[in-house]
This record gives sequence, structure tokens and C-alpha cells, in this order.
Amino acid sequence: MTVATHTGVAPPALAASAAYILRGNDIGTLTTAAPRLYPHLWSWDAAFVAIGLATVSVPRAIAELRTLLGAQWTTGMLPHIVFGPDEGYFPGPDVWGATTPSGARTSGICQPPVHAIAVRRVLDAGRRNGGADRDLAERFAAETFDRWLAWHRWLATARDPRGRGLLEIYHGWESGMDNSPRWDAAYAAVRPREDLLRGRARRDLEHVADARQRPTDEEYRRYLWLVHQMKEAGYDDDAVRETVDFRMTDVFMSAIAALASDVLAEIGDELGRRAEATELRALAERFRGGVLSTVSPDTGLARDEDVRTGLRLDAPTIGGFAPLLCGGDPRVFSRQLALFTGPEWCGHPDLRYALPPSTAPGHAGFSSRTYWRGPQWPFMNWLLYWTLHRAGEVDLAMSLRAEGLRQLGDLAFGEYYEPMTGEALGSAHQSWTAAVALDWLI
Ligand code: 9YW
Repeated sequence: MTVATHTGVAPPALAASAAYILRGNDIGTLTTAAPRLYPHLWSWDAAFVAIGLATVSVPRAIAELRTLLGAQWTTGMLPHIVFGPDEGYFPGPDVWGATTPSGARTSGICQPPVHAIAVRRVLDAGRRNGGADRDLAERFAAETFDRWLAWHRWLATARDPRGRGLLEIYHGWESGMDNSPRWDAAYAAVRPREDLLRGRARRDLEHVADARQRPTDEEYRRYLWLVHQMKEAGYDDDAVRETVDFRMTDVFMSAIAALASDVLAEIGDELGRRAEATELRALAERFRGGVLSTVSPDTGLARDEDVRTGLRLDAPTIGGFAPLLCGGDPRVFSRQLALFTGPEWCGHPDLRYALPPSTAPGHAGFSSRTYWRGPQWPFMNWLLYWTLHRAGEVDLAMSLRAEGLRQLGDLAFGEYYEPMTGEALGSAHQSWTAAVALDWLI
């Protein structure tokens, strides 16, 4: 396999470094999302980590997913953080105050449901390897199918109470795109109690070279206020929905739910779970319909909605490309492909690598070094690569892979990258970055 990286690193050296990073971040039952900045398991990170681990150890990939499942709430929700023993992250378990009956210390919110893709990849890797790996992977899929199904059912009821095919989120963290311009208007209306951060130190700024790469204190105050409100509501789904100051539909998460429901339905077929596969396909259809209903005829991008005001939001972010993940309308899809590869996005002349920035460079909210307001995220490149490949857009998928690998040739395994210079930003040795490199190479 010959993919030249920008520093000329040979693929075997890149793959070996990626495996080394994942090994270094492994604390036994979980792989920390990053060594210092994120010393715990994050839900959607764990799925990508399992995808990477499956290329080197099917049993270890399964262990990662089992740790996440071990923290599943009785409602079916998979929490966005499963805390390990480290005390170095804020807000930690004491702030969330959520322990499952099984004794897992977790956060009280969720993240996008990409997990069925990880189960698929683990199953495929096990079958490719054969022998004990095949048995283990097949047993794992059969044993845990109902748990993933419960997760999808919870999303479909608790987070889409009116059956619109659009998942609601109650915190920007749930989108996985914390400070994206997608959420600016909604956060502007959140009025936190002034004393909230007093005596409670953020720890994230200790681990990045430049505070401008992270959300601001003002943003953090709002994040914490929402946590406070949800905790006050006892994390009861109905109570949270009615009381929290942030209530948005998330098109990108809804598109992931459509995609993952289809993937889980395929696994259900293989396991002979016909009724459940039919139910999941209906869910996929519902979410696909929901996402497509939000597409702006003017911009061609899908839009989030503030449920409390009914306003649709037009921020040109990566979230707007939700239809690329879920498909469903060939005209919308081809318009999105043209936009995605065109000069406002991956084809922007100033980009170091032809990969999607998290916010369109021409937009007022764009900031090339700040988290979800501009930088490129390697796991996102992988998700789009995998989905587009599955949808038959092989050339574009392979170009995302090639560019994505060139970007990772600095061996920094950055959390995110400055799109114009290619500089690695945020945390170094980020697990899901290493994981996608492994999947691309092995
Ligand atoms: C935080 C772990 C997580 C990701 C999110 C990303 C960031 C956590 O890191 O949020 O503390 O702000 O936005 O998508 O899961 O990698």
C-alpha cells in the first residue's frame, strides 16, 4: 500500500505509531480518549477506538465496547463519559452525580450513536481472522444485540418524543461538537447562575498550549449550568426535556441514527432477528425523513432547529452535511456532494489537505484554530470516508482516506488540525485519531 504522507512517513511506521498510541492510552478496561486532557472513556470515541483496535486485537476491541455497555443506563441510554479512576477532568463524577446500578460512574448525557458501525467492523475483523476471533466476535454480536437495540429504542422515544425523525439534544456536548457555531444562538439564550464556576477549576486549559484552541470560560459556564439543570431534574428524560434551557434538534446525530440503525438492522438479519431488523429499518427511514425535511433549498445544507422557538439555524458547519451520512434523496445527495467537494469546503484553495473543515472558512463564525469552529477532525474524515464508500462514492472516499493519511504523517495524532497550515492542535496522542489511522492502513 503506498500512501505518501506529508512528511514522507511510510505507512508501516504510521500504523505502528498509531498502535503504540492506543496501547499507551489503554488503562486496562478502557482506552482514555486522550492521555491527559480526556483521561476517561467517551462514548463515540470508544466506538472509533474499537474500530481501530479491531485491526490489531479483536478481543481488545470487544473489551472496549463491553466497558461502554457495562455503563449503560437502565433506560437504554449510553452515557457520554464512563469515568475511570483518574481525578484530572472537570466536570468529573462528583459534579455529574450519576452512578449506574452496576456501579459505573458516568455523565448524565449521551453522544451520537455510531456504535453499530463499530460492532459491524469488529464482526468483519473477527470473520476475516477466523478461528477464535470469529467465534468471539460472533458471540459478542449475538450477546449484545439487545443492548444496542435498547440504545436505539431509547433515542427514538426519549429523544424523538414526537416521532419527527429528529433527535433532540439538551447540551452541545451531546452533539460531540461542543462549541460549533451550530449552537451559538441557543447558548446565547442560556443564562447561567453567576456563582457556578466559583471554586471549580477547569482542568482542560492545563493540557493545551493555547487557551484559544478551547471553548471560553463564558461557554464553560453555560455548559455547567445545563449539567446543573439536568442533575436537578434527576436526569429524568421527561423532566429534563421540559426544564432544561437548551433544547435543539441535531441533524447530524439524527443522520448517524439513521445510518447506524441500518447497520444494526443488517447485523440483526445475520443473527436471525428479523422483527428487530424490520423495526430498525423503520427507525432508519424515520430519521432519514427527519433529516431531509430540514434541508435548506437555498444553501443545500441540513439545519438544526431550536425546539423552544421553532427557529431553524443556518450556520454552515459540517453538521449541515448530515444527508451525506443518511442518503435518501438522490438530488439532495448530489447537490451536497458538489458542495462538499467545491471551493467553500474541501476544495477551498487555502486548505493544506482536501478535508472538510468543521465550519466553512468563508463564514463569520470560522476560526481556524478553535475546536469545532474551523479545524479538521480526523475521526470525522473517517466517518465520511466510510459512509461515502458504503454509498458507492468510492473515488471521493478514497481521496478522503489519502488526504487524511497525509495529514496524519506528522505522527502527532492531534485531536484536530489547523486546516490551512496542517498544524496539529488540541491534545496530542488522541485515541480516535490513532484508531482511524490504523483502520485506514490495515
Ligand atoms: C470536552 C473526547 C471528546 C469528544 C467530543 C469533543 C471533546 C469533550 O472531546 O469534548 O471535554 O469538551 O468535542 O466530540 O468526544 O475526545
